[in-house]
Amino acid sequence: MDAKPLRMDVVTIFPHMLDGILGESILKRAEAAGYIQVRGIDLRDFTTDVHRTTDDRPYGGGPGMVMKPEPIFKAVASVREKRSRVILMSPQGRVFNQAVARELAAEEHLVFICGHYEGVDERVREALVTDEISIGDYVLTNGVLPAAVVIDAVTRLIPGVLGHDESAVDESFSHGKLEYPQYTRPAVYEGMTVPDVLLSGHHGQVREWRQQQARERTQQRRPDLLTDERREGILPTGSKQGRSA
Ligand code: 9D3
Repeated sequence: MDAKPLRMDVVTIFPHMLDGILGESILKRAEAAGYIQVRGIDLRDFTTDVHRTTDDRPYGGGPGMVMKPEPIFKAVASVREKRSRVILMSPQGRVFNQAVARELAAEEHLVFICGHYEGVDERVREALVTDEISIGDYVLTNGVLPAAVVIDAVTRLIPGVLGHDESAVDESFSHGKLEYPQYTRPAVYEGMTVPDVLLSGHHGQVREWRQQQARERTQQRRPDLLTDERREGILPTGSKQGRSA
């Protein structure tokens, strides 16, 4: 690996939530090999009061608390560079998808700001944030898992991170569609069989069967994928895009 690592800093009051995720599997290997550098930045290290307070009551009243601007501004300032993308993880952000992952994989430094179950002072959005991202329409307890999801999706797109076997895909016809059903040995398991065509050795028929299965499955389960260009390339491509730096 020779290119500069993609650096990612996660600003949160729960920096250790990342440890287990980064300590396993492909992310662990990618960090060890120098493709990525991920750090948890403890927001409380940027507070000034004895209680290390990161939130306060909302101006104007009402329920809940709001994350204070000062610790967030200071934490981001401590890591930010000219070219950093500063990403607020929030249920109100644009919904993450493979196209956004590809876009972020081309950057050199990502800073994730993670809230928890409360709002963030709007001046953080106005003056600090370049992007606001949600990972989908369900409510989590904080933004660290969403940041980890983005980190995972982005990391596997960096050229060299995936081995050949992991990245290989039948792009010719599965591109933008769901996968066809797959089988491995034994040919009969507990009375359950494998479709004859897959045992036939007729590669052309196998290709056709898989194509048909992928189409039917996509039509049945995710008809939106057949028309939505933003979801194009939802399956691994491995080589075409990514960082050049
Ligand atoms: C009370 C209104 N809530 C907004 C829907 C407040 C709120 C709930 C949960 C604020 C933050 C959170 C914690 N979630 C995230 O920070 C988060 C998230 C998510 O919950 N779902 C999908 N994507 C994301 S990105 C960050």
